[in-house]
Amino acid sequence: MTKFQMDLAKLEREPIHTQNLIQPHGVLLVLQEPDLEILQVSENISFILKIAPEIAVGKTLGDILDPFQVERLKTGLSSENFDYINPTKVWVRTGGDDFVVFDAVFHRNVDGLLILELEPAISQENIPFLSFYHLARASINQLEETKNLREFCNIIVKEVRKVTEFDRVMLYRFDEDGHGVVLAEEKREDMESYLGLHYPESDIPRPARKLLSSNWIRLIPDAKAIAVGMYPPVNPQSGIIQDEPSINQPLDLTHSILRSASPCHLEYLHNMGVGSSLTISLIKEGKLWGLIACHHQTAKYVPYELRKACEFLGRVVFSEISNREETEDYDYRMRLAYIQSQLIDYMSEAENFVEGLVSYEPNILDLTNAQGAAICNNGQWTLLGKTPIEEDLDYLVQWLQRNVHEEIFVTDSLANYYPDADKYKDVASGLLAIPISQRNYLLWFRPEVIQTVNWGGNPSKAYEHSHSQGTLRLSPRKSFELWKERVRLTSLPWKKVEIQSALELRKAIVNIILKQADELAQLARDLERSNAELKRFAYVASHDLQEPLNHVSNYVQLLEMRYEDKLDVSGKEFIGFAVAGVSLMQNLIDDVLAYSKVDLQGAEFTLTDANVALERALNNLQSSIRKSKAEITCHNLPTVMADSTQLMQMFQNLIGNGIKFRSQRSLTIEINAERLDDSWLFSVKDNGIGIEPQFSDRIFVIFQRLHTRDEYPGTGMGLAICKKIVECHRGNIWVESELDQGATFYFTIPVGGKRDRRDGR
Ligand code: BLA
Repeated sequence: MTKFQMDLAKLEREPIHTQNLIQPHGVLLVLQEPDLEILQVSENISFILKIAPEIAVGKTLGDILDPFQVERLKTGLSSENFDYINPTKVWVRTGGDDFVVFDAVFHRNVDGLLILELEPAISQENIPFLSFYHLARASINQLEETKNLREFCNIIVKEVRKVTEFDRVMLYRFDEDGHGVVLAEEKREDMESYLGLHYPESDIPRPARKLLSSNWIRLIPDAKAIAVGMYPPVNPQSGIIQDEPSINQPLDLTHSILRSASPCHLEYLHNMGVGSSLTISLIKEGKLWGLIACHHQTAKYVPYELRKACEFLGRVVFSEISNREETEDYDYRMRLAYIQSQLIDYMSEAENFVEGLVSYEPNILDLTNAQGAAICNNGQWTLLGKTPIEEDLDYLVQWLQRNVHEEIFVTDSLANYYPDADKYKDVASGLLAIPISQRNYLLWFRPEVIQTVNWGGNPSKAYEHSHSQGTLRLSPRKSFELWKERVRLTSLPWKKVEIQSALELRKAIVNIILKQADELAQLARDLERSNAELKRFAYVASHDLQEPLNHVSNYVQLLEMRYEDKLDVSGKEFIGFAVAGVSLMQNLIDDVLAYSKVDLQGAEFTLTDANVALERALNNLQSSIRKSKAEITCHNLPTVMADSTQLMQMFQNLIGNGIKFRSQRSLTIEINAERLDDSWLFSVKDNGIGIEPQFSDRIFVIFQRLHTRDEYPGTGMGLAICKKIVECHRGNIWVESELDQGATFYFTIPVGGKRDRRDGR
């Protein structure tokens, strides 16, 4: 920033409440309590009250007004609330029998000084209450019947114009950026209209807006009048009162009714052709929402009471504007609330919240009335409607990640913040973005809508600056002629209710995600518990079951031995059944134990040579291999990350099955392996009886058998164990077969062992 720019910025922000100048139509006195000694007066006292300022200072108020009037005022001043005495009519003798009647208005400024302002009373009657009442009653009655904000604003300006008789009364609303627009206007017919015109922020700079938020009504009865200063220019008491070295501080006139407007603003009024003005602040939730701006071509005085009535209108009735603004969108809000509840329902029912947002009617587009929406869920995009392409969205999210740290980012002109957006302005000039987490985003888009904004004069030439005698001066533009601006790269604005809905949806999604994480954790806990139970069962099976079984087995054998001679053929046969039954039971228990032992925690993953595992399996199977005369071949077996015992068990079970389910043909079993992208595919192929394809899933289920035990002995656990082992290695197992055509069992073992892609490594 250059020094020149700094000066310019400073000038724009110059304080205006301490200029020490007042408008000449009234007199301002700074008084010392309790005697009401005059400390400072406006220099025009000599002109209006016919007392020289040097003489007035040091006197008391009682020396100027009649003592009985002063007593009354003192009583009023003893109360905290000056509303009871403001305004009070006072009479001042200006020589001989001449009296002038004034409205006396008191206030205490921020430094605690008592300030009395005397304005010539226009009417000597007590009109206040009547006008007050009339204005308020009539307006409120009418206002109650209005349906929308615009109509409401129209009635306000009409009513204010009726009672004040200004040439022009406008209702002006501020935008977020400080610029404003004329929403309603009532005026003399021969004047040109300002309705719908926008005015730049610098027309009412920040200090002026701040002042308007604390002082709700401002009258400039004669914009051409020459301001008067104070005598003495600096209040002799201000340092003492504040108890700090602020002696040279000028008088704070924030709440003064006579304070002179800044020269820049007076010039502004002059350029606009305004002779007098009345400005009423409209405050919503503590913030300056807008103004009622009244203009008259010539000088015009408005009595204090009437001004107060207007202020009252602004104050009380404006609370209604706030309501109106809210109820304006009532139906729309209700609709959005309904859509929101639908989406939440869909999301909580769907497996994935994204599906709930896009797959049904209404969908996420309806929630904000957007033309496009994109959901980024762990780096995956789901798009709906008109959106930029995924690659552009990736960049956009990166930008958001770096630059947006709030829970929402809303703009109707994305390219203003993120120039790359220019290229997809047709779909995304407007963006509403809510981050859900670092990698999860919800984005809504609106296309560019080229708009025309009507300005009261060219806003880029809102003021001129000039150097004179080394100082920089700002002066307002001379021309307020209609200036049309074409606004590009901008979408229709996002409404407050739409933004609110998006925020509420964010809350719901966060809740759903948290809840799902909770459920997953619960599932993991359940799984852990059932695993522990299974282990306990295995223990019980091995000990508690095996023990009585051994008993049965021992006693049956004892029976066989001791009573062999006494048993007939059936008796021996029965004992034979009992022994077979016991041995089957023992196998079952062994298999269930083996099954329950296969679990992730128990497995030890090491580099395992599959050839070695196979060899161990063949070794265990050697007697049945010999008996069946099986010819077993193997090729290309790799070294894999696996639990070597479990891999051996896999081969043993699969080859054992091949042997068990052999056909009449001479049995061949072929073991093979093949490298896929990220896993090894093993196959065990036999030429046995085969399996009908329809049963190819069932055979892997625990205790499922396709044949009776008489046809083929066994527990029906072998393949269930295989399946569990493969799952433990994060692989798959399946069979391909036709009846009587042999069977090929396939299983995969990930190259990296159990650390598959799901772990993201
Ligand atoms: C004040 N400018 C104002 C006020 C209004 C406007 C309403 C408050 C007036 C008051 O308190 O009485 C502007 N008036 C408007 C607009 C319309 C209207 C936009 O009727 C539209 C129809 N103004 C400039 C420049 C400067 C500036 C260049 O244009 C200087 C940087 C300053 N305006 C300015 C200041 C005030 C002001 C300093 C405060 C005046 C004061 O209270 O002393």
